[in-house]
Amino acid sequence: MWTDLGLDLDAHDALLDVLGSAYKDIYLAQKNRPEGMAYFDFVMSEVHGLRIKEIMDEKASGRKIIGSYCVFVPEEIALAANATLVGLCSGADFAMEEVEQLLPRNTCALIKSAFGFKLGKVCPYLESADMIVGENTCDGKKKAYESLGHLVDNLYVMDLPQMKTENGKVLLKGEYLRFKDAVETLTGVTITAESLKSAIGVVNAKRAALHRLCSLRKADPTPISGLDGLLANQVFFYDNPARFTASVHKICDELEIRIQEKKGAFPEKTPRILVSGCPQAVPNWKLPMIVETSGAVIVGEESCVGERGARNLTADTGSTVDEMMDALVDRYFQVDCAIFTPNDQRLLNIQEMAAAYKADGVIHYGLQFCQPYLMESIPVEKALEEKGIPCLRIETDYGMEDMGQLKTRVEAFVEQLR
Ligand code: BJ8
Repeated sequence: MWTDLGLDLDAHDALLDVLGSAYKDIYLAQKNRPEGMAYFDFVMSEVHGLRIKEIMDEKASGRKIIGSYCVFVPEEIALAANATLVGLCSGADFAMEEVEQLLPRNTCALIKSAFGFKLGKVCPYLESADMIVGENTCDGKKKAYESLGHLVDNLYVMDLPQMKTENGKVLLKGEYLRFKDAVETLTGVTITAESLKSAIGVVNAKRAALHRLCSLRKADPTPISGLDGLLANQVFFYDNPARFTASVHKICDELEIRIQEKKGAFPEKTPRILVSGCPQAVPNWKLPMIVETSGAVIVGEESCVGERGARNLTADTGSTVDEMMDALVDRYFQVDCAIFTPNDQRLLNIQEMAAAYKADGVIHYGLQFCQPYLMESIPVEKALEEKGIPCLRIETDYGMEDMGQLKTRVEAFVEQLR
């Protein structure tokens, strides 16, 4: 299967070795994990195994696979045209020497990672995709897709507005209609009101399951660790939607019992942290690992791999394709990515999340060279100061060189919250 996908077998084996031991050291070493995490452990163990086999079987039966790097790419449109949408790997450094021949060194780790997985030929999701969607969000991604277009022959670039104005909404609707046409051409399937309604239902159910899980993390003691909470948010982008939804509800049933029994991942009154900022894609577990080995617990993620990406549901009241396309535009237009200007709603959402999750402090996670989030971390800190909530702004990458320094800063911050 790997050879058919054109993967570099040695490099892929090496990647799986590193991933496997990182998962063991970081995830399986945790204490007091809910039993339902076995599902996520299994998904992760098979993320480059059975899940790819399923995807290849889908392809063999004529279903198309669409890869995406951003939560602005509507899964509903892919599903309505009988295609599968998967998130593409961008959470680890790979083939950096080759990457830096194509991208400036001072490009954020997430973009470099996307290139590294392509150049290193180690991502089966990317290689199995019939269409790869890039989106014009930050300048880094926008320009990087020009180069990515020379590495793959199936890149589709989606333009996105930068302002939340009526014109912005018109642009987004136009781009979603253009994407719908492209997906229909790819699949040969015409999206109908019925198929779109059903797809909206599937994705709403998946997001609603995550909402239930997130909401249970408001308890003290929180019934699940931040590492495990993040993992659920990460798996959201990979697994079959119906299976994901059912499995998340199953673990929620267990978490509700744990809450009644006051059984937590960490003891009651452990300092509670909300993480806000850049997305943490698989297998980027660096910050939660540091926080949760420094005497605190992460209770929420204000991130696209987290609440920012999953917060809103799509209204399912429309009865025509056009009405439902409008509903999708309304839903996605609320995503408060830092590429928007102004972006005051994000500040309000962070304040609200900090209150709802009873966070003692917020850590703003910024990737080095990410202008949108690093710039916005300053108003975020001010907005939190107004509410009397301490904020630690960190700037890092996917390397492990700064682990010691970050740990010292996080420990001092946690001490301040006690
Ligand atoms: S909607 S957050 S998933 S764009 S970290 S590449 S912003 S320089 S990832 Fe994102 Fe969509 Fe926005 Fe969400 Fe650029 Fe920053 Fe790198 Fe980033």
